[in-house]
Amino acid sequence: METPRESDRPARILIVDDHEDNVELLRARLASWGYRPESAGDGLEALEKVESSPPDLILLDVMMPKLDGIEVARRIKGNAALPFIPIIMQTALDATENKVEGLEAGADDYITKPIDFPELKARLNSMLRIKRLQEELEERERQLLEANERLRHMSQTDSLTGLDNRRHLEERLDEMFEHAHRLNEPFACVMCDLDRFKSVNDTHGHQAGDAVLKQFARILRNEVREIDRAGRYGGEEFMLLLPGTVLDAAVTFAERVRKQVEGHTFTFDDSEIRRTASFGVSAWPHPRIRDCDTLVRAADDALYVAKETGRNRVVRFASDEFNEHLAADDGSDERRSDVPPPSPSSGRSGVQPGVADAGVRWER
Ligand code: GH3
Ligand code: MG
Ligand code: MG
Repeated sequence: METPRESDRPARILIVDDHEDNVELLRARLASWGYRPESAGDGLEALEKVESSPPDLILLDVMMPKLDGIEVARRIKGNAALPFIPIIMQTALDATENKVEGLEAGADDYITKPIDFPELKARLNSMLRIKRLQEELEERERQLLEANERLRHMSQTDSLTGLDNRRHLEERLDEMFEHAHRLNEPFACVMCDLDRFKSVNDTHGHQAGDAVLKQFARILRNEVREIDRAGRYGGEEFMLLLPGTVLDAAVTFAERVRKQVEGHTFTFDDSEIRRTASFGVSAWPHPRIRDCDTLVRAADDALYVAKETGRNRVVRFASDEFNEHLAADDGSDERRSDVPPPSPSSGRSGVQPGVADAGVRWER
């Protein structure tokens, strides 16, 4: 028969009985079997002890003054904050009603009085085995949840920078845009891209490039608010989603980040690397922004204009400069004409009333 193993701590067994003699008798037996007996003289004391320090098993007398064993079992099993604690009821030999009621109240097993000790020992062992299995199961479930959580995090995170990856960013974008649209709150998108980044790789090596990307990501993380999202959209291109932010404020924000980057010295080993970044900013509501896709494309086009007009700049979607540059560009640039107009059936958001899908990239 199983007794507590050397390596295990002895099981704590709470004896609940209003008869001192019974308690003492049981205490002595349990201790001689290697368990750690504790006791409570009535139902209320039992509940207090169980709640302050849950035992591994409860040996519960049915007939007690104040609160009987049935009610004690019901309350313990009804308390979701408690772990699984096996309860063995002690009932009189002929009290079938008690047994049924006790089991219904949540007792896991019962033993009749006068107690047959070999039988008690066997029942204790069997219940403690179930308790151990239950704990192993809970532990495995906890590990599984943890592993799932780690996996979820990995699937949403860019491993180099620790920022949101593109897929996660796009999911967030959908949700955030939807939310902004529903509450009629402004929502801004900033696209940024390191200038002449390729030369970092070419001059200092790929690892130096990685270090610059990490440090750039850190600047972004430091600059955004708790409610914003910052993510890596592609190689050295990043996207920032700013809820509750109008176009002007987003431009001011991007300008601040741009200055930070400009003034920052990136380091790798002994090399000091200076770099700048270009930014394109768009925001909803705007007559030309109808959904997530147009919002992102608008920021991306503004970024393109920032690159074309000298880099280390912030360009605002639909500013004069933006419009003029794209007007001059129209038709001549493959990148522009390549992009299909947003599909009205994408269903991501409502279409702004009165704004037709002209089938061209941006109405002017
Ligand atoms: P521009 O100012 O026009 O943006 O020029 P650029 O050199 O920054 O842009 P380009 O698109 O020509 O080159 C981007 C480079 O970024 C090329 C690619 O090898 C590098 N890159 C992309 N992802 C990573 C990465 O994870 N680590 C490193 N080290 N380099 C990367
Ligand atoms: Mg009693
Ligand atoms: Mg670049």
